[in-house]
Amino acid sequence: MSTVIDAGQVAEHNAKLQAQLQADYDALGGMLARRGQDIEELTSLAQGFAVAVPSWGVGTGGTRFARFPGRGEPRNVFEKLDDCGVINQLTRATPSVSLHFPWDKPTDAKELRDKAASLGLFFDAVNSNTFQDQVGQEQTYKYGSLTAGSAEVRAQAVAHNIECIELGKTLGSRALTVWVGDGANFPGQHNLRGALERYLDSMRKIYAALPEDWNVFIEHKLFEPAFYATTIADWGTSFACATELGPKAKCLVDLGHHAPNTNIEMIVARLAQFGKLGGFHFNDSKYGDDDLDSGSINPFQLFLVFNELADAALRDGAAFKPSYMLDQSHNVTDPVESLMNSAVEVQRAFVQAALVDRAALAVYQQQNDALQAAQTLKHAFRTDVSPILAMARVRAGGAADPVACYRASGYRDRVAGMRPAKAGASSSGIV
Ligand code: LRH
Ligand code: MN
Ligand code: MN
Repeated sequence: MSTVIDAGQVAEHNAKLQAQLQADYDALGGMLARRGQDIEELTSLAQGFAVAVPSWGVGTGGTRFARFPGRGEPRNVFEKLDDCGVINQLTRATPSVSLHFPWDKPTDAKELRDKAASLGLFFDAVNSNTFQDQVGQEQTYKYGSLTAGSAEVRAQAVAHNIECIELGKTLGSRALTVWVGDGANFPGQHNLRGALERYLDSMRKIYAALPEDWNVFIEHKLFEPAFYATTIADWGTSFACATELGPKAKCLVDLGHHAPNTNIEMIVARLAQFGKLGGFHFNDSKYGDDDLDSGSINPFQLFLVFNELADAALRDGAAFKPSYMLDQSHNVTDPVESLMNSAVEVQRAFVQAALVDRAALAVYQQQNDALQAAQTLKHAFRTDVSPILAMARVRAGGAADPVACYRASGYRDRVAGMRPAKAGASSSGIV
């Protein structure tokens, strides 16, 4: 496997932090032992954690108002993979990449798969895009795609999704994520029921093209770009459609796609209970679909989501395996740094959830001891598992402190020299 940053630089970085890390690790290990928890078990658990990087996240995103390009932004999907390679090299928590078509459409899919393999990467769910028009496209998605009133538009949108499946097959992907921005801006603009009927009709055709071992993930989103009524606005609609379509159809929860204060962990519990939790787009938000770094606004919510996932894993065993993916947009930070931090924050929530004393929690719940039940969760959430995460990375060949190591490596300067900026360019595809 080729590494993007010189392995010697990573080793040097780790050597400098080794004594400090070992001391912190031993101290935490002692504290956890007194609680009856084995730090070594937690460290191997952390090493088994993985979350996919979104290809579109390695470029600078932008807002609805402007985009300020960053230095050394990847100009094509191969360069995006190099950046993803760095993220995984230093965090050892992101071995897969989620592609978005046609933004990432390769001329030769096999070449792209070989490139990924050379970096030790593979592909998670592929995403279709019928929420914007592409140059040369026959039909416009201005008035919808899979739900459009026009049969020609629907056929084009279905064909694009089937093409995504075909590309994904060559790339070794096993799932298609479908998010449509279809909806209405005005009351009366749509027949609400008719739009959903057309959606299901289109999705049945896409579903029929899925290989045996594939899933299709339905991603709901409350609003934007439609501001009055979005066809797949909530988990209820997503669940109903996934149920209607069949066992390969599951729901995808993007943390930013709900009304403020929605109890997302409860949605997670419901979908897990009924076998329809397909995966996640992790990010954080204050107001809407802000696409901020995971854990940057509400780390407790992220922990509570993983608390439900830990419960589901205990109940359902190996059969419970939702896809973990990040979905963020970076405007003021280096995307590689943000994605590394986010991967670590999601991994942190995963390990913290493993610290929950579930036997004690069950007793408190049975006794209606709400205060102690809540404290049991808080106790796990308050534990700083950073030394476990750092040790997991170092043992797997990653960096004790990924951001510090990345900065010291000079990677951004190096690629800035090789990837000249294009004025107003949108390498992520997000405009
Ligand atoms: C929609 C969304 C969806 C898209 C991505 C670019 O807001 O979350 O997952 O594919 O953003
Ligand atoms: Mn998303
Ligand atoms: Mn989104």
